[in-house]
Amino acid sequence: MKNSFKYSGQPPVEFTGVSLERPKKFAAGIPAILSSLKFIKKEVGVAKGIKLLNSINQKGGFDCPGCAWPDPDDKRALLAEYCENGAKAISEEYSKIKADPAFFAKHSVAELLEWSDLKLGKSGRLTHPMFFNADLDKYESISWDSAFDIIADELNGLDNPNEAIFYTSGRTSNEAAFLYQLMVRKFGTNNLPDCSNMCHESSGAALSESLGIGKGSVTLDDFNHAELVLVVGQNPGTNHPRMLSALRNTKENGGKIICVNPLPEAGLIAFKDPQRPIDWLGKGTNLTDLYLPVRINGDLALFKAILFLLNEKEALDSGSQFDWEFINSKTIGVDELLENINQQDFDFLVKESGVNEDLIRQAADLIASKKKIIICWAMGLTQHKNAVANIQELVNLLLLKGSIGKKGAGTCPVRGHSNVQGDRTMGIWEKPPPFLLKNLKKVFDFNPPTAHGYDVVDAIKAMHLKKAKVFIGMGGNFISATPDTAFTAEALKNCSLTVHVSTKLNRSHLIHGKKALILPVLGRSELDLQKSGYQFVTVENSMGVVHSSKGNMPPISDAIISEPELVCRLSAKLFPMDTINWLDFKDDYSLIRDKIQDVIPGFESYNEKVKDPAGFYLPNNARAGDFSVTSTGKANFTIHHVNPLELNPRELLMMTIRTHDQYNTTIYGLNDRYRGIYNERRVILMNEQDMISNGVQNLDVVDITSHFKNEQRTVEKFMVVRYPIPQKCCATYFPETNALVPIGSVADKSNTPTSKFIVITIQKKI
Ligand SMILES: Nc1nc2c(c(=O)[nH]1)N[C@H]1C(S)=C(S)[C@@H](COP(=O)(O)OP(=O)(O)OC[C@H]3O[C@@H](n4cnc5c(=O)[nH]c(N)nc54)[C@H](O)[C@@H]3O)O[C@H]1N2
Ligand SMILES: Nc1nc2c(c(=O)[nH]1)N[C@H]1C(S)=C(S)[C@@H](COP(=O)(O)OP(=O)(O)OC[C@H]3O[C@@H](n4cnc5c(=O)[nH]c(N)nc54)[C@H](O)[C@@H]3O)O[C@H]1N2
Ligand SMILES: [Mo]
Repeated sequence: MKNSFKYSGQPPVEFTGVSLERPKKFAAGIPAILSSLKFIKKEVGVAKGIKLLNSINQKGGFDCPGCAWPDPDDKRALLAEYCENGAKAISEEYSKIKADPAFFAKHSVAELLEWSDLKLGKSGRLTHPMFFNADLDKYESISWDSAFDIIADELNGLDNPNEAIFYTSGRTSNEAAFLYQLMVRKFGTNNLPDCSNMCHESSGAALSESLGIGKGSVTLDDFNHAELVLVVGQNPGTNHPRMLSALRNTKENGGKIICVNPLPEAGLIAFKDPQRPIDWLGKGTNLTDLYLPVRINGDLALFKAILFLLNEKEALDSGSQFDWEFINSKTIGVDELLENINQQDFDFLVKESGVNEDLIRQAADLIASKKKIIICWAMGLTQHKNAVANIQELVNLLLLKGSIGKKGAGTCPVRGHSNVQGDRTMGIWEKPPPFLLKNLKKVFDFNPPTAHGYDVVDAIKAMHLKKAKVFIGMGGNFISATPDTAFTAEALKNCSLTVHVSTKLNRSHLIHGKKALILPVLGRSELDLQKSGYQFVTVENSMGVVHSSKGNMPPISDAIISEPELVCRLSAKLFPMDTINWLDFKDDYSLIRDKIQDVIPGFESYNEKVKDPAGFYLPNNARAGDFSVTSTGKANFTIHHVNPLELNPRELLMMTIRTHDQYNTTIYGLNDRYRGIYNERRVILMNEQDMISNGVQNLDVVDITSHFKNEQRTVEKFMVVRYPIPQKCCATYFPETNALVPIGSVADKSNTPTSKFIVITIQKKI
């Protein structure tokens, strides 16, 4: 029995009853408002719902746990600063339903494994620490102290600290993240993989090398001044809806927008601002001026083709395209880059991009005259083998245009989790920068380990080889978020102990080690009362603004504790004779911020500065136009090669994407409203020609097999849906098809799984 599909960590194979409509032509508007209200009413109730929404993203309120898009520095929306999917995120978090000890007494792990991700999540909030009882195959309630004893004993029993893995998902606050990395390094390892390893790691690697900082350079206000914004490999209508207001502002100020995406995503076409009643009945603002339907991973070829055309224009009229003053004073490597561009075979680039030549010429014409350009991107660029190259090619374009370090211009990697950027700033990183170790040593008087730790992929491999034996997850849903689900399930089951610090039940709790704990914590929306009074935490958004976040709702259970408290109490058990007074930190979070100030640059007068509810900007060398911190002391142009795509006739390229009704592995509902796909997640979106050549019709059922080197992986039963997607490309939803992403298929330099580039074939079910 233990070999059946469910122990492989995959969601059950069951259809829910699809219905299809045409993809939508605008995002938000009244349907978005109605959808938010429906979720709030069902999950939270109306009165509490209103209280929640009034505080979300307001100054002095709490930070939306949805995405990392920044809040306006000054004027916030009158109604409330949230979006449909923020409302869903908060309804899901502050659910009135509870997964309490009685729930776990009723359902064994074997039974829960049969449940869909939707049903698991809808079991409600976790209310008590739970410990797995192998005899009963059930989780049972346990005291916090006993839970911490179990973890401390297991960790202390390891031969080597590097046998433990400490994962973080990006919702953890700065305070909790700082204490967590301190605990882990004090324990003696840098094994701090995080969701970033699967997300924007490629952006960090690319930008650090090119510009000397792994973060984006723009502020929200830059969108008001940009002449051109490119949105590449990103679906803001669903994943960062409040970004649409910024794009609308660009348009209203006369700027243009180019979108590069295999799919014509609704949010990129037009936008009706749910916060501007005047928009509700009209047609909304048309956003995209030029849409380039790139083939999956055709971006590098596309941008090289654009550079080729710009360079041709520049050769005819020097200075008409490129900003030589900027290039000569701030950059290095332009001659090599332009020589490389000159040598390109333009027709080859056009073919590899999948975009027709006329559109590429239109794009180059639109870019030609612009000097203030912002480029935004997300997972469509970062989850490819050549992801770092993709991003660096965009930086090449910005540098040629002098479009970094000035108003209305710059890099904008749009982050995912609401504090993923802050967690990295706090030291959640398997490759700690030397200054961090030096400062930790100085402030806390110990020798932190210097050897790099495991990232996500290496952590999975280490657990698989039984080189790592304890897995602790600070948030997240490791089994469903990671690649190669069956392989990862084996890895987790090899562990002697798995621990998940969570708010909601998820599949990772069910694919567990020999011993297993679920530890429930407060969410963003809840009041956090400690000895010195109500506490707030701080977070950093996608544009480097650090600000406070304070919940306003009573905790859903008396037995749950905050993440900072959890780390302090565990550390007090783990290091009983320690010189660090861990328990003081939990009583008063301002003491944690004092230490952050001493260790992390840019946090001077931290406690003082966060009193401003709008927060404060961290220093950003790229924004300031200072590239002296790179290896060459200048901004670096980089050269990348376009490899031709080689597919066998039956093979297709598959990307795994999010629906409108999910937050990563949390499934809110079964609809993908903007794409017109309702009540079904097991679908594969295919081009009409590919359907003909594969002999399948709409709603036919197929199995999907991925091919990597000589390995094959198969998932069963997906329904074909005809969709406007370039030929040879197809799309499925994450996490249903994570089992197809090979553990060995990762991006160069960032080691990010290639979740948007999977070579597959389909087999029709008879
Ligand atoms: N509601 C909601 N909000 C979220 C999340 C969520 O799940 N739900 N997740 C959060 C997180 S952690 C993250 S990282 C972000 C993710 O935000 P996105 O990156 O927008 O999320 P994905 O659904 O992965 O979409 C990737 C987009 O890239 C396109 N794409 C795929 N492959 C390629 C390619 O090769 N080239 C180009 N040019 N485009 C490509 C897809 O068609 C899709 O539009 O959103 C954050 N916000
Ligand atoms: N195939 C494929 N795989 C992908 C991606 C993809 O595009 N395609 N995207 C990748 C990306 S971009 C990311 S960021 C990762 C996401 O990976 P993760 O961050 O690991 O996954 P989430 O689904 O965001 O985690 C959800 C769980 O977090 C817990 N949680 C929620 N809020 C809190 C909180 O405040 N505190 C604590 N302690 N727990 C909380 C809940 O229990 C919930 O079940 O997935 C990656 N995986
Ligand atoms: Mo992400």
